[in-house]
Amino acid sequence: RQPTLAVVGATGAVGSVMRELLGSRRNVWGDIRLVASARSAGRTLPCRGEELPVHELTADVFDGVDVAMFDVPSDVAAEWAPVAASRGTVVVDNSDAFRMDPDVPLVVTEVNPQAIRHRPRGIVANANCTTIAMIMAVAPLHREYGLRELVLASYQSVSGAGQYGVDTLHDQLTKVAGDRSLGSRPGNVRQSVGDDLGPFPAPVALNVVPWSGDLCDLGWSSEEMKMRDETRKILALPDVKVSATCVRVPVVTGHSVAVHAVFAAELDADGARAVLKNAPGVILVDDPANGEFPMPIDAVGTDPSWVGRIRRSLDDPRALDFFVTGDNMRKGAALNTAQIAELIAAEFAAR
Ligand code: 11C
Repeated sequence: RQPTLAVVGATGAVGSVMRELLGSRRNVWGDIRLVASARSAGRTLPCRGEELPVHELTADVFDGVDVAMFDVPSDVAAEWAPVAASRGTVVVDNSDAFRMDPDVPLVVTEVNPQAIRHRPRGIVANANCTTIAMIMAVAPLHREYGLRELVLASYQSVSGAGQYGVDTLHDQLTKVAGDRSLGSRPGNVRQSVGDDLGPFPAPVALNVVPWSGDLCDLGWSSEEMKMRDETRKILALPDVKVSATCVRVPVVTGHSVAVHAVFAAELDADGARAVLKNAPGVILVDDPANGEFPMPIDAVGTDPSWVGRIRRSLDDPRALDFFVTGDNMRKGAALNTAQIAELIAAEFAAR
């Protein structure tokens, strides 16, 4: 039978992409129930070619629901995912509330789909968007060469901080547009942007901000810790060395990562290109002579991780440097969540 799906957080930025994907991917679902906060209940929203009512998030809303995709803030997920699971709904959660719980699998569908089978809490976690973009390329290389260490620098778009982040960048760009003196004297971009920094600690227009997330121990940001902890869990490499520096850039959508990966085996760029060419969910864009690089302006709205600038390290025959870009709203959030949910739907079809 075709399982019933709930989309929890259906009105949000990622929820909107989830609804769009439900209309464009193979239809594996029976009924679809849209769920949001009380504020949005009663509205209708387009989904799979129809206008569907939005239901308020309550325990009863999960009655008869087989699978729920959650895209809500972490505290809401922490409260409501167990409520849904206790009513027999399998939850696929896009927040960071459960990712490091040993009883919750953390899944990127091209990398560790088998992990969804062991889900004692009835919850499966979707990974962080920056981690997903990067791991799509690193995982196939790991399978071939054996990963030992990652040194990462991210270039994260403002939509990672939600619609508020997108609105903030556009507002700031409007303020700075046309003033050619900006950026050539200390502080003049800050003055032009003013006090409204939105969700960021500094102006993001005409700037890069080496910060994403919250402050953790020893000066690391939560985003940097996620890249390390989630990579270790997804690849089942609890000791692999990962150092990340996460940076916000004035890009609307598309998270990029510069990767320095050290492997057990020696490798060369052509061999790595051959591996990546055959990797699912990866597109190779690596022709610098013709100006072809992975870039957010091209990757936005697409499904794969775009990979290029592939070079063997000049100083270490076991190390590779490359650049990855992926749409943080799609594979980084809604798409991977939908793909996990589809794997669970296949279990229902096989019953
Ligand atoms: C950002 N990557 O770009 C974050 C947003 O762990 O799911 C996603 C946070 C998460 O700000």
